[in-house]
Amino acid sequence: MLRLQGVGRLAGPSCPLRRRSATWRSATKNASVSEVLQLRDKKLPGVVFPLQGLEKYLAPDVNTASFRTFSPSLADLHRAEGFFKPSGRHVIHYFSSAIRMDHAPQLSQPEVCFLGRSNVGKSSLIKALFSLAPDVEVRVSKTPGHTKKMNFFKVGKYFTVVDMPGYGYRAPQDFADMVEAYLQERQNLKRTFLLVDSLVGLQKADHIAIEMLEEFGIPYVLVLTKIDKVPKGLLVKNVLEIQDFAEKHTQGCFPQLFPVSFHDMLCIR
Ligand SMILES: Nc1nc2c(ncn2[C@@H]2O[C@H](COP(=O)(O)OP(=O)(O)O)[C@@H](O)[C@H]2O)c(=O)[nH]1
Ligand SMILES: [Mg+2]
Repeated sequence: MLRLQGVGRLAGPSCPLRRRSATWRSATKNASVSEVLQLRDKKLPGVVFPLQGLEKYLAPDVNTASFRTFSPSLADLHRAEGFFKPSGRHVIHYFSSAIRMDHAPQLSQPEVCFLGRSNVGKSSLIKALFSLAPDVEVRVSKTPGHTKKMNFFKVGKYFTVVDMPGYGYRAPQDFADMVEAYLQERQNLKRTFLLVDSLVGLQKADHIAIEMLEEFGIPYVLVLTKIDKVPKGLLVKNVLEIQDFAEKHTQGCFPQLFPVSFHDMLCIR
């Protein structure tokens, strides 16, 4: 999970090697923590702790405590990476899809789901998490509303990752049929990652999702996506607003944000 903080590199839709999964591993830059550690000293903090350099944009009277994001140690990152490193005995693979809750597979291992508006970057983030397992196909869309199903991926015997259909844009029905039903009924759901676009911050549909998570008592983490696309000042403003909201109006929300981005992404070495 710690790789969420920007260590996972995302391969963009225009990457010419996207479909040739066998070559992805050698083509994805900074896919592993050890590769990231080889970055020059100057570049390393920006990749691992992408918001760290932004404190200089804050006015002197702003309480920087609420601006701190989750900062795992490199040892923690290494340990977390172990979950996402496939081997003969630890297989990461696509398991199944479902269009309704009664089609969802019955699984006993813990589950984490990735939730958010269409196009916010759910599938891209999961793809990034699986960058050391290049044969796992996670579809990233060019057009909003692509993921109409819940897609289940098994991470060995440890847990299942669920890519949820996007809500909000042209998909209100999916919200009721799948997202709400899933959140309410799924017994083995242990964590939810709610992705928020850093360009626009929390939207109405995100507030509805947060209300549901709070009501159902599901612990969740807010993930801020696409931070590479946002001017620094606006990013700081949105980070502070979201932190403030989480502090004042939520119970089940993890107190720190997880920022993620395409920043520094290169398709080919
Ligand atoms: N610049 C940038 N684009 C991103 C990022 N994450 C996702 N995208 C793009 O946003 C679009 C939607 O991504 P996708 O993962 O399919 O969104 P989903 O609908 O939430 O699953 C795709 O074109 C991605 O390439 C990011 O961190 N930075
Ligand atoms: Mg998707």
